Amino acid sequence: MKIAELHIYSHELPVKDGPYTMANAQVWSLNTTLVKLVTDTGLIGWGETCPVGPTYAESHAGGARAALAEMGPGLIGTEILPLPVHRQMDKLLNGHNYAKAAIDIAVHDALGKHLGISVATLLGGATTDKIPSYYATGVGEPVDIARLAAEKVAEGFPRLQIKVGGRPVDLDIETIRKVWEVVRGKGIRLAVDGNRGWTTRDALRVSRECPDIPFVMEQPCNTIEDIQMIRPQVGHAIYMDESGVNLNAAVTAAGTGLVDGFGMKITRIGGLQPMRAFRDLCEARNLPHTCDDSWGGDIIAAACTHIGATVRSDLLEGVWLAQPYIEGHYDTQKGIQINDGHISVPTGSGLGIQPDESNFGAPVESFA
Ligand code: 0XW
Ligand code: MG
Repeated sequence: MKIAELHIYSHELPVKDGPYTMANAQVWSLNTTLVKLVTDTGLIGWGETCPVGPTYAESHAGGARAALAEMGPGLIGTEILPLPVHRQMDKLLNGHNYAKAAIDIAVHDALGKHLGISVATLLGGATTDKIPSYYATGVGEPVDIARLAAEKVAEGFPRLQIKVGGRPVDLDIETIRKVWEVVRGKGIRLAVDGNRGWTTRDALRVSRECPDIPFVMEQPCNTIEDIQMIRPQVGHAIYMDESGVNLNAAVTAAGTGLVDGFGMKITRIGGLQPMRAFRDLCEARNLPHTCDDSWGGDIIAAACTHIGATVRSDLLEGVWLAQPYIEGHYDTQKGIQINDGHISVPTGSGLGIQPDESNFGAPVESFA
């Protein structure tokens, strides 16, 4: 079974009650890129990639489409299996994992449909039909974030991620303390995500002033070198997110004991094929991690849910979805949603969803 056609779509996802604020980004609407892959046997596979604005990571919506246009013609005729497709993509373009991920997801969807099995089965097998999610607050006033945290715990989220950074660190410390007052004793796991926004000085201060609060510190500073510097001095566990730019970076971070876990995104690492290798690497090292993406609709949400369902349950920190911040679904029947802080794994073959392509308008680019 070979790739016969590729169609690329651009679609706007406004942020419900926006903006969404992080240390290095404030976003009101996200521009997502969809890939429709048509096989020479007439099957369809869907992929998606949606950077959360141009400053969160080294990716942006226009970049995804430019990279897909660069690779598109050279992918027609490629065998629809993850490894041949990745090797062909690497022959056509160096890097640009976040664009390659959209093709990779579409390949897994089409292959799953062809074999009559789910993407989770393709990835080694789901061990559950319901997985935990987590809620990520934006950066905000301490009292507002504490109120939101209490609400989300009441809704059933087993984990919270509190956004910090990009402002005086005193406000971050106050936010962490106020959140802890409302979640303490409730069995909630807590991550404090600096999104690269703290200096090493800020990170050290937070850890010293909050020794009693058992949060994990996610991507506190901008670089791997910053993390190396604070690592011996902080009392809190450190997770890597943005600095885990590919499988190689993750192997090194895990292998050298630089971090205690990861926030991982399917598109950053290049798709489900490298993500399954990352999952296995983390299992070999007993490192907890998330299975997220930066933003996006039902397609990326389904991909995150399928891989999340294959992670050893004690190592799965949760699957974050943009769904609570987005109106509507691509698939009104089987769209992926969070209920009581958890996500049901889609049934059916491939990704288990059927996007209504009338949502996306005409393709911005097509290859055949
Ligand atoms: C909470 N997320 C998974 C979604 C936003 O894009 C940011 C991200 C993170 O952890 O950095
Ligand atoms: Mg993060």
